[in-house]
Amino acid sequence: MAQFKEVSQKSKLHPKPEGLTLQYGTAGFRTHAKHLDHIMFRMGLLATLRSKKTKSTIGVMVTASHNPEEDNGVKLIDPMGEMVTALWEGYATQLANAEQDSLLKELKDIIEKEDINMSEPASVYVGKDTRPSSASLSQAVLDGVSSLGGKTHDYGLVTTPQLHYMVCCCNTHGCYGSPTIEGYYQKLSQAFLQLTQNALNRTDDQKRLLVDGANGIGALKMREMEPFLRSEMQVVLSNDGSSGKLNHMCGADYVKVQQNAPQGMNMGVGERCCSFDGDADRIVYYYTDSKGCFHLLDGDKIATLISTYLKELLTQAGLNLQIAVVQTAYANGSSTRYLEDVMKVTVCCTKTGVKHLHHAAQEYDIGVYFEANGHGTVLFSKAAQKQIQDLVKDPNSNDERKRAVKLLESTINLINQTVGDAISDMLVIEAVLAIRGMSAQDWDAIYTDLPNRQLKVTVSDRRVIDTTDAERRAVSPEGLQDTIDSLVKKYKSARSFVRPSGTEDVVRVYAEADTQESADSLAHEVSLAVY
Ligand code: 16G
Ligand code: ZN
Repeated sequence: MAQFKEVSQKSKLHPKPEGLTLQYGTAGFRTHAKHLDHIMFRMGLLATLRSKKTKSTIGVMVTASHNPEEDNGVKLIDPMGEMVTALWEGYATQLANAEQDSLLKELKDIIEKEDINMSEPASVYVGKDTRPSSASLSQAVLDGVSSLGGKTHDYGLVTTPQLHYMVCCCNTHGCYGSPTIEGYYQKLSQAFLQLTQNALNRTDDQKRLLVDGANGIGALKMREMEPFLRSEMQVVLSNDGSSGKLNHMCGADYVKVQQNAPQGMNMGVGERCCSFDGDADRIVYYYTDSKGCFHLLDGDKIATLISTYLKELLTQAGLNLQIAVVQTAYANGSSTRYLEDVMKVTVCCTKTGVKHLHHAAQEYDIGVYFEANGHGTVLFSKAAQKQIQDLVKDPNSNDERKRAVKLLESTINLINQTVGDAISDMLVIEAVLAIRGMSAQDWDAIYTDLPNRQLKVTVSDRRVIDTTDAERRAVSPEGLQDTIDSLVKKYKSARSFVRPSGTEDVVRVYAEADTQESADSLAHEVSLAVY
């Protein structure tokens, strides 16, 4: 067919190195940038098919998040701004690994399996991060789309969550906002300014936040957004990309893993600081105390702060909506205990990976989800949003109720519900701290983290480890879980689990206990049991 002639010709300009196979992993394809040109072209093809199939705009984001600058990657975004479905992840792998001469055959196979009407129009939004390789790789995506006759909109440099937002805005015909960068800044900043009106007498110090931009796209976009925030936030940006290397000694992943401040940040005692990751879909906060001790406020602390705030507003608004917090096995045991026993909110645990948390959070009126590493957001069901909107218009509300409902409404507008978003999360956190008059130390004091340790173990085949119960228990190899159970019993307040990594060829070990020595020792003993 003439339709495929162009694919056939153009694909020769993006040839697949023979024998190279790659998997669409937890967060898309990710590897050294030099292996990715053919993958990008083919993801352009696949996004076009997905668009025809769903009769919607699809997103393709070129980024490798917190990986080193030399790497790159690609993720597909489904119509409502969520990650592409598991079935299509499979197609992505199928198409990516087809040798050059069988590309058309695999393409036609997907068209047939999905019964795709090729005369449907297609529309694909493309975005990229600041890596040197991103420009030519995103061009390869655009080539793929146009060779199948699809329409493209190239957003150029955007954060991952900004592209998710654009896709959702487009497919909801503007109900979620306008699909422009300006529209994004306007929606978020208006909501933020409305919220901070409720925080009286804030000093300049309270408005000040030190932001580590990981030398990436988040820094660029933060600079663009600053004027929209008027003087309600005073951002001191470091690692803004002007000299340092992307993710090198900085960024959310570095800070979380090293439990240390990033390079290039001049932190005063008690000052609130935060770090974005390389594509600005993750954020962690931290500060140092008067003894010079570093304190990390990770995804668990963020989930606790936000869910506590929302629960209080629901009570004040007299709204009976179920709020749940979704965590993974990595959530600190203290956070789970605090949420269940003190806050009395439902806590649910899923497998690692944003899509699992996102789906679980969709089950509740309000689902707050965060991975300990700082990726997360809040989802409000349609019914919950409607109840809140109806109450805003209710003339019979008293002042306290009115205020609470308005705060809820603005909070919904400030949150990027499509995916975790460092900029949006940061503004929510800043607003909540301002409204409640809390410092970073006050926030940290909500509960005390149990000391914990993570280790990586290299084994010959990590797939021999199979887990259940949201990765908290190992079902194979036989005897491993019994050994872990007996080791855990030796320590106070202890917990430990092992799981094969979804992004690296290693087994991850997690342990927590009443003291750092115990957590370290338990992690060490469990890692020996894994060999
Ligand atoms: C990916 C996931 C992240 C998860 C991590 C686990 C997305 C967008 N990202 O980066 O959520 O925490 O993988 O890695 O889903 P691991 O399996 O190697 O521990
Ligand atoms: Zn990321």
